[in-house]
Amino acid sequence: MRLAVVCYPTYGGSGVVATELAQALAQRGHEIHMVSYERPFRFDASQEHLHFHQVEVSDYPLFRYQPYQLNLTNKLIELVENHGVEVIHSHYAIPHAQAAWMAREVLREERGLDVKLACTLHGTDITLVGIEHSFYELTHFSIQRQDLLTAPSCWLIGETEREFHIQPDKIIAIPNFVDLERFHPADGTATRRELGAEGRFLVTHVSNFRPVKRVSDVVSGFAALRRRQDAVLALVGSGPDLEPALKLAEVLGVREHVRALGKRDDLETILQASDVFFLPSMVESFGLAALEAQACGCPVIGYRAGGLPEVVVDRETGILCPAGEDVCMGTLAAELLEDRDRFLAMREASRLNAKKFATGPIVDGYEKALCCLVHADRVCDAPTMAACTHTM
Ligand code: GMT
Repeated sequence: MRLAVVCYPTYGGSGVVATELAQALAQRGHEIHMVSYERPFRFDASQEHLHFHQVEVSDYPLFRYQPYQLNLTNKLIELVENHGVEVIHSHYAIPHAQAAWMAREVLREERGLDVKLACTLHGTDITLVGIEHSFYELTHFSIQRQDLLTAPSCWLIGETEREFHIQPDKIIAIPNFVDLERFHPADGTATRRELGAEGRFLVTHVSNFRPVKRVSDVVSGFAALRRRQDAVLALVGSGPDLEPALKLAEVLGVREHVRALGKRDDLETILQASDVFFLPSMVESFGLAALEAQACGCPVIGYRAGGLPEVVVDRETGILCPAGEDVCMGTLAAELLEDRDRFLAMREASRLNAKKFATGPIVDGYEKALCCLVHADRVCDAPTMAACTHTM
C-alpha cells in the first residue's frame, strides 16, 4: 500500500501516533510518505520505505495569514501523481481533512485519478476547535467525505455523534498504542537524584500545557498531597499554562518542590522514576501520556472524564476522581502512596494494562482498515478493535 500520512510534527500525541504508525507500517513493507511543515520529532530518517515531504509555506507579503492548507493540498496532489499514493491518512481533522478532500477533487477533475481518504480524529479537532463557529461547517463537510474515520476512544466517537451527527458505526475505535520496549519499568534512582527526589515521592505531569490540560489542578492537587507526604512535582513539556502553573505553585507555597523540565527526549526515564502521574483533563479523548506512564509501571491519578476511563482502570491501575475534584486527587494519591502493598499492586497492574495497548495488534487494526480501502474488491471485515457498545 502507498500511503500519505499528514500530521502535526510537534510534541502532541497525534503527531506521535501518526509517526509511530507510519514507522510500523513502513517496517511491514508499505511505502509511507509523511507530510508536514517540519520533520516529526519521533521520525526515524534512516528507515526503509519511509519518506518525509516538507510542505513549503509561501510568505508573500500580501498574506497576513499564510494559507498553509493550500500548500499542503498542492503537496498531496504532487504525492499522488508522482508516487502513486493510494490513501491520504490525515491525523487531526483540521486542516488536514479539508486539504485531503481538496486534493482528491483536483485529482479527480484534472487527472482522472482516484485517491481514498482516511482520517483519525484525535480530540480537540472535534471537542474544541472543530465546534468553533468559524471551523464547524468545513470540519463537518470534510469528515463526512472521508472513506474511513477512526478515533482512539469510544468517548470521542460519542462526542463526534453529539457534535457532528456522524453515526457511531461510521467510525472505527482504534485505541492509541505504546512501545512497550521503550516504555517499561526500570530503576529510577539516577533520575530521582537529578530531580532532588531521593527518599521523597515523585509526581509527574506531561503535556503541552494548554487550558484543556487543567495544569492548575495538577498544582493544587500536588499541594493537597504535600499536606500529607513529602513529594516533588515534575512538569514535563511546555506551553502557555506553564508559567501560570508555576505562579500558582508559588501562591500555594510549593514552588520549591516543583521542577519544570521542559521538553524531554528521555521521557521514559522520568516516567520510570515517577510514583504517580497526574492527568486532570476534563475532555481528554485518550491520554497517550497516561498510557506511557502505565507502561512504565506508574499509576495515573486523574478525573473520571473524557476517554480516560478507557485507558485507566479505576482503583486498579490508577484512581479516577469526580471531574474537578483536585483536592480529592491529591488526597487519594497520598493515601495510595501510604499503603505500600496497594501501591505495588497498582504498579504491577498498570504495566499489565498497558500491555493491552501493545503496538503490534493495534497497528494490525489500522493496516487492515487502510488496506480495505485500497482493495475494495476484497471482502473486508471491520477491524475487530474496541467495540463501542457501552454508553458514550
Ligand atoms: O486534540 C488535541 O488537543 C491534540 C492532540 C495532540 O496532538 O496532542 O491530542 C489528542 O490526541 C492524542 C492522541 O490521540 C490523545 O492522546 C489526547 O488525549 C488528545 N487530546 C485531547 O483530547 C485534549
